[in-house]
Amino acid sequence: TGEAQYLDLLQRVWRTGVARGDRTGTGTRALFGEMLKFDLSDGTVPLLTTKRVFWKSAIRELIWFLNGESNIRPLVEQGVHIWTDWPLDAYRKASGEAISRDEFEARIMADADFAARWGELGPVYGVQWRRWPRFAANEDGSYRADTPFDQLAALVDGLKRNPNSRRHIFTGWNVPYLDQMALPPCHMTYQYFVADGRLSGILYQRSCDLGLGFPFNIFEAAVLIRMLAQQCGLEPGMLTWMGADCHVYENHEHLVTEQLRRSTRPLPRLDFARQPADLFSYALEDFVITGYDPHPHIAAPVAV
Ligand code: DHF
Ligand code: TMP
Repeated sequence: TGEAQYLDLLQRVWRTGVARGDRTGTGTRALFGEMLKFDLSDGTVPLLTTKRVFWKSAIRELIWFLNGESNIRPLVEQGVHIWTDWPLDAYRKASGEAISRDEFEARIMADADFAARWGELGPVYGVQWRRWPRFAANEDGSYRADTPFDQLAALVDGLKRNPNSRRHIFTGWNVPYLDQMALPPCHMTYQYFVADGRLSGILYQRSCDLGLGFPFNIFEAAVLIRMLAQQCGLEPGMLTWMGADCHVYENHEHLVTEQLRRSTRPLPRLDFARQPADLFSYALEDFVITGYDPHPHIAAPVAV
């Protein structure tokens, strides 16, 4: 099954990966250039069963991307903490304050000005997906700002109008803006393929934290295929995941050891409670996950 491939990759990276220093100073073991495939055609989704994954947080993150958002405030208001550590780190460095994560999140929620100044991640996923900056040429050869480009709206339109196209792509990798982002996109490029009434997708991930990031990334990529399929009147096909720098952090040994001891259980299925009017009108309640019976959560530190 799909999950067994992931466990195999986790094991290979841990046992045979090359030891590499990294930006965070934590240390990793890594393999470069890996591929995993998940069949979505039976209605299941790759939500790992060998540890509990907080799938509601993952769907809230996906909706946040689709809303074009780049500030952590709406996530924090929904109890989603996965993006807090990067703004928190920036704030601690700039202010010299020894503020706790809980206190920081409380200020983000209580004070809109503070959130605007310190909760912003820069022109990350949501901004590039929905509002890729665009410029128009003036007669004299200079440029003026034009209305930004909505890659996701164009994708849905393209899938409906011209399913055979080989250009159903969107990306967060907007090169001149990378240094303004809290983190350059990891799940950076998505491509889709329509055949026999089924929608398949590839996710290209440049950098993958197999312990913490992957479980969210693969689930969200699958859910996005299901949403796009629903919007375009298609059935789901295959999800192919291509990972470039696939790593396990050295301080995740307990997670690897424990997770590899566990046996996989059947993957849960996803159904939709209704058909929202467009890709940007989904709410958490529209996603019905059934048959999710995972092993317990395994906590692991995130490298900032
Ligand atoms: N940095 C690193 N080093 N790894 C990441 O996976 C990562 N992911 C980012 C941003 N920067 C990153 C955004 N996505 C968690 C999951 C996804 C995520 C960030 C963090 C995480 O900590 N998950 C834990 C706790 C989840 C929770 O408390 O809700 C988990 O066990 O899944
Ligand atoms: P990097 O920018 O130096 O590659 O660091 C980003 C780290 O975050 C790296 O460990 C990969 C991980 N990551 C994921 O695995 N998935 C994600 O969705 C995000 C945002 C980050």
